Amino acid sequence: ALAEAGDTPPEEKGTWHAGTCQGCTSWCAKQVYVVGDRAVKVRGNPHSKVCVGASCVRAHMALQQVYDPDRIKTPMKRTNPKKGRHEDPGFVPISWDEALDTLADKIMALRDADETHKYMLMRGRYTYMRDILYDRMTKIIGSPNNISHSAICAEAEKFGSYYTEGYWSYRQYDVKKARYVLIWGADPLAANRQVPFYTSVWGDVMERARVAVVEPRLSATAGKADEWLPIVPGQDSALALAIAHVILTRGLWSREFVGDFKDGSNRFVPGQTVDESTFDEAFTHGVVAWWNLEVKDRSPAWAAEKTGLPVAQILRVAEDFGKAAPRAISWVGGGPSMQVRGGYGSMACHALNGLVGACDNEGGTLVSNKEYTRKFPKPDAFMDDIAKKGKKHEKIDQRGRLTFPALKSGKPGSAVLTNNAADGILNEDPYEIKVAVGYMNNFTFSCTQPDRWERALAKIPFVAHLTTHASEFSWFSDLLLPNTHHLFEKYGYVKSIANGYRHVTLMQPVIKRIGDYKTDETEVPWLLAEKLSQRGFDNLLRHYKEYRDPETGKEPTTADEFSLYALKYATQSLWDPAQYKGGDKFNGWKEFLETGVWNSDPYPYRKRWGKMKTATEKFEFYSVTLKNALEKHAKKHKTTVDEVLSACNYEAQGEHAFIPHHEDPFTIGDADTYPFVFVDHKSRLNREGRSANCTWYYDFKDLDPGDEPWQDVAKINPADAKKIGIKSGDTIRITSPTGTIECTAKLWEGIRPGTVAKCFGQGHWAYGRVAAGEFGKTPRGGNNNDLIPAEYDRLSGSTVRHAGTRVKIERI
Ligand code: MGD
Ligand code: MGD
Ligand code: SF4
Ligand code: MO
Repeated sequence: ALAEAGDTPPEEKGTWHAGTCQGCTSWCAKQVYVVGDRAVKVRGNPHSKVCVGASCVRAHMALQQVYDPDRIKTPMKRTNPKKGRHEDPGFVPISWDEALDTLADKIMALRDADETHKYMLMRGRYTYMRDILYDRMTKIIGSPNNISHSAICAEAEKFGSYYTEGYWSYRQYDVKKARYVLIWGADPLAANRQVPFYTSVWGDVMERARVAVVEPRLSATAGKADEWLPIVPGQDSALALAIAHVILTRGLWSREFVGDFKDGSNRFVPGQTVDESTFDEAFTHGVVAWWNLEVKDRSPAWAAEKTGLPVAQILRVAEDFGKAAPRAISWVGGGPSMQVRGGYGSMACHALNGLVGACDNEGGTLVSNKEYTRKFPKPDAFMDDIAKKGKKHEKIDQRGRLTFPALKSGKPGSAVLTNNAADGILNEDPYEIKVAVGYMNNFTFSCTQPDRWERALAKIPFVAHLTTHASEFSWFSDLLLPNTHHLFEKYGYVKSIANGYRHVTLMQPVIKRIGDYKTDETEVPWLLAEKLSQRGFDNLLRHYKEYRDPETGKEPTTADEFSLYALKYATQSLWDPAQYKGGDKFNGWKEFLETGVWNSDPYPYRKRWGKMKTATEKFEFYSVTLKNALEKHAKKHKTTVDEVLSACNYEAQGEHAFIPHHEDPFTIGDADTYPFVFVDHKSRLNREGRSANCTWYYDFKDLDPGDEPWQDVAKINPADAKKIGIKSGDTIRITSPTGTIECTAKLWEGIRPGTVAKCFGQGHWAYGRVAAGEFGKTPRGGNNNDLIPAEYDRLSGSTVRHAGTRVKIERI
């Protein structure tokens, strides 16, 4: 109905302005129709080659967010010193001056006591202005503790592409030229990334390519696919290896990318080892080693046992996928990755792109195009002795310890362990946190076992939350700082990829701020820097003054000037013709701001073949890159790689540690007490964790297959429901080893027997009047995270949300 309203409202008196949506990680270029001071409609920005002018459904809900009557309109301070779920914080309005004076005093007290490491900054969703607040401010104050949300998001997914092809980021998929699209635990018509682009071309994709979806649940994409493979949760690697087995035994691999036997005859015979010297490898490394160590024994019959899928379907999908080489995409989402052993799952699924030569190739999986934004000035010269000393302390998330290798981009201890920071705080290990700032995050809701975060925040003497809405995180805060909404009220920029392009898209203020809002990543740090300067610590302000306007050379003197100059500074090479480096060309800042988006040059296929950022510069089926990283970590702890892996809950020993291999899922809860495996998924209407106070969320909830308007349902297979005597509409209690929620039962055939699926997003008790049953008291629906134990894929640091939890269901 929303789309049918048309692009131009009937009384056409307004104007369209460019902006950017951050409802999810797609980061789409948008346009906002503004009448008077008010935004009334949102549509895709036609100038973006990444979004191709398209939009998704949840973009429209940004309007309900920005004008939400439950937004925080002025700074507030807590008056109830006791913190707890059942303690009303007693927030009262204060001025920005008082709010920032308080925060500045708390920071100065840490500096005076030489304990700046006890300051902590937590980040949820962000723009690329982030470094101002997240990096520069934390460093110049003198703390190692800038903790991002990345590990509760999708790091394990990046692990797979990094330890095969040396790329630590999300891929783009050349679907318009593909002949087969095999999707693992991602639902691109509803979630994952670049939903507007993929949904707008999907009809054509379906005509040209076969689409297969591996998911325990009939997702929106699976519902339209040629094949749905309702896999046993956590067995993705078994299926991926069986597909590899078929591709190799039937001779379907890419000769161009992988190479061939010297005499051209295929020696990949099930169960038999192959002499490495008989194979001439081209742009990959270790295909024969991988076969010998793992793939030779991974037959479709073996995989059928593990995955619960028919042998015939496994064979068919494997052969069709292989025959489509190299235009065959293996699309790896959170499903197979965000699991206890998901690092290897994500490697196994991604390795298929190497076998068929889809990697960096037409109709395959692509990396990011080049873009030319600039980093902000370096902080080093502004870090005094206190800051340098403070920054040397171990981080509060304990990354790098024996059981937390967190191997981002090949470096042990370099990935964030978002969710473990709660335990670090609670146990004062390595030390206590005294002052914390969180922005655009809600870890007391979005992290698994969120009760740990409730206790952790209650323990910190001073917490400030920069947020648009009161939330479960705000509830435990001492200070609330009302923020601008990203799509309508602030300056910023983000980058994203799809359709063979990368875009850089701008945020800008296009409406009048109804409340006394300030921008988290720019205005707030500037104003705080002024306060610190008044207290005799002017390093941060002097640093920020370096962000000069590239057009006039002027240094910023106010928060407004600072946010604009910083944006112009970062993007200068995109809009300044004198600095032109590539992609779209503009005549200057004004034209760029009006257009709102810069597009890169088209994708240069096969440029990375032989030049990948791995140890061998090839696509690694035997990951020398992972071997180096693991050995480094083991050496640091004076132990062996085998010891590291068993301490981290992996099964692999010896050479298996370095290859994509199968491991059975690691799941909490015994099958007798907890008969169902819990399947968590996103809603087509989730704007990450931020939709729950929008009425449209509930009105249109049946956009998600199996879901019901104004309800929070657990989807149970009718065969299972019959066994436990449950029918649709029953109020049920779901219990896992770590928590309990209440919701409504829905019998639905689109869910694999033995599993129960529930959409993430409801269960808020402090996110506004619509989101809660009763604000501050009872939730509406149930938060999945109350069920999911705080477990990790320790190699990537990721928090687990898939295949890790068993539950029982009772009618109440
Ligand atoms: P959100 O939950 O989206 O972010 O989790 P978080 O990073 O914690 O909460 C953002 C908070 O920022 C809101 O609660 C509100 O307080 C505030 N806010 C809202 N809009 C704005 C704004 O425009 N500006 C500012 N400054 N503040 C704002 C996200 C994380 O959740 C992610 S990325 C993923 S992928 C995970 N998804 C997920 C899941 O699928 N299932 C389960 N069970 N848990 C999940 N948690 C993860
Ligand atoms: P997940 O949310 O982890 O990741 O998006 P995705 O990569 O899609 O979802 C995974 C899917 O895995 C679900 O469909 C679930 O049914 C399935 N699944 C569960 N267990 C298994 C299993 O064992 N095997 C397999 N194969 N599948 C399984 C992540 C991305 O989405 C991120 S990080 C963000 S921040 C954005 N958030 C977001 C949003 O909030 N709403 C919408 N609509 N889109 C979003 N896009 C982005
Ligand atoms: Fe793009 Fe996500 Fe916003 Fe939809 S919600 S417009 S996919 S950023
Ligand atoms: Mo995410």
